[in-house]
Amino acid sequence: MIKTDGLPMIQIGIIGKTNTGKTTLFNAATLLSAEVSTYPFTTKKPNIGTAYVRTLCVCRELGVKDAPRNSACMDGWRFIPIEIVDLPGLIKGSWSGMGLGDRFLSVASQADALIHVADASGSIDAEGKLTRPGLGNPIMDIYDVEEEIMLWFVKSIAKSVKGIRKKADSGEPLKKSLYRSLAGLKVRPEHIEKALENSSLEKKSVKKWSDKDLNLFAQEIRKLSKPTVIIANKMDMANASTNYERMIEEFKGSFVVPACSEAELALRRAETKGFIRYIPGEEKFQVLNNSELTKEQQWALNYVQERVLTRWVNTGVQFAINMCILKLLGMNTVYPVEDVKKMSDHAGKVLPDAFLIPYHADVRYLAREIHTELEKTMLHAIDARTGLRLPTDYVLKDRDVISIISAARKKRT
Ligand SMILES: Nc1nc2c(ncn2[C@@H]2O[C@H](COP(=O)(O)OP(=O)(O)OP(=O)(O)O)[C@@H](O)[C@H]2O)c(=O)[nH]1
Ligand SMILES: [Mg+2]
Repeated sequence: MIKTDGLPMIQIGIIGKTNTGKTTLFNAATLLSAEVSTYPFTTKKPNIGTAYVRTLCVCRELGVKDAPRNSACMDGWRFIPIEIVDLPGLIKGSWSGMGLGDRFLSVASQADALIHVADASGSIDAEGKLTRPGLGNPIMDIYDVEEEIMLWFVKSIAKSVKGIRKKADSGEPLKKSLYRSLAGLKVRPEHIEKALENSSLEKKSVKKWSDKDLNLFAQEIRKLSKPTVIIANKMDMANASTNYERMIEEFKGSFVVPACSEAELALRRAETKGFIRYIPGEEKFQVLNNSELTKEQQWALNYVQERVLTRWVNTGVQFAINMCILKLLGMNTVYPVEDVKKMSDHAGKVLPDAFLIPYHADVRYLAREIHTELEKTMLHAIDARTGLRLPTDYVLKDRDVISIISAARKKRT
């Protein structure tokens, strides 16, 4: 079952000050080669690529040899594709259009979650220029970027609210009007509901909203619709651990992941060239043929081992992506199959696809993800592990292997 229509792929946006390592992280996650340099504002327009979420595949538990199609399976880990967008560095005034910032912010607003990269080594100054490591202040950098995002959200939401006020007498419920005008920011109805509740605006007419009300509401929408992981990048460098400690203290309510994007990039590239065996997110790598490595390559791999893996367990890149998708967005994985005995599609491919679905999604949702036509013609589903028949409103569990029975398929069998 190849996903032919249904909902678009989940997207993560990478934001942060210039020179913090956003593109390095993007290249590591996608193995693309977008331009990286020590100059500020190297990235001029967004880069889009495919990254992967690492999940425990069901193949070993079920004792089958799988043949993945929409994803990949390495050593029992299923890597499921998502979209990742690398954005140009944000600067003060981005929200109002400085440095084309508002255009990039509108790209960021299309994401389901954000990764906010900060330079934990403190090697960039407030303008993003390289400085003596330790002089930069990653905590201020995070606040600066966050302020730009907030101001942009306030501006966009104020515009929507102005439009809604004009039509406030049309009789349309406020939640519906807000959803209609904010859907472009990938804001979902449940975000609106919760944001109104958290800012105590459920019962207040939109015509009476003060600027303070609007700010509060915008803040809630930003938090709920763009959950964010903070990356403390460049953890290989001196000073980084002190700043990392400060960051976890300062941003207690957020996930702060220590990372070294450059190490992940080095490991993935060495793996592609066949020098090492490395599974993204792993705590170790294995050199396959030491004699083929140049002195520089040996030095680089030693550096990664000593400065990153030994100190920080893993490079943090895969961990942060997983955090976004599995923890912040609460996605589950599900494996649709056609033949429940072989756990395969009609062509005999075993466990061909793994889909990411929200934790509250039911069988009907999955059918729609596969094809809108299937949603219309479905009768029920079967749990491939137990053979049990499941109703269309059965809420899927993580790692479910499911066969959807439609009128057309029933006729065939
Ligand atoms: N030591 C160290 N350097 C890193 C790391 N990640 C990135 N860098 C370096 O930081 C510099 C900036 O990296 P980029 O990936 O271009 O940063 P960016 O945030 O995309 O920058 P802009 O596109 O200009 O906003 C480059 O010299 C990278 O090699 C890391 O984990 N450790
Ligand atoms: Mg860049």
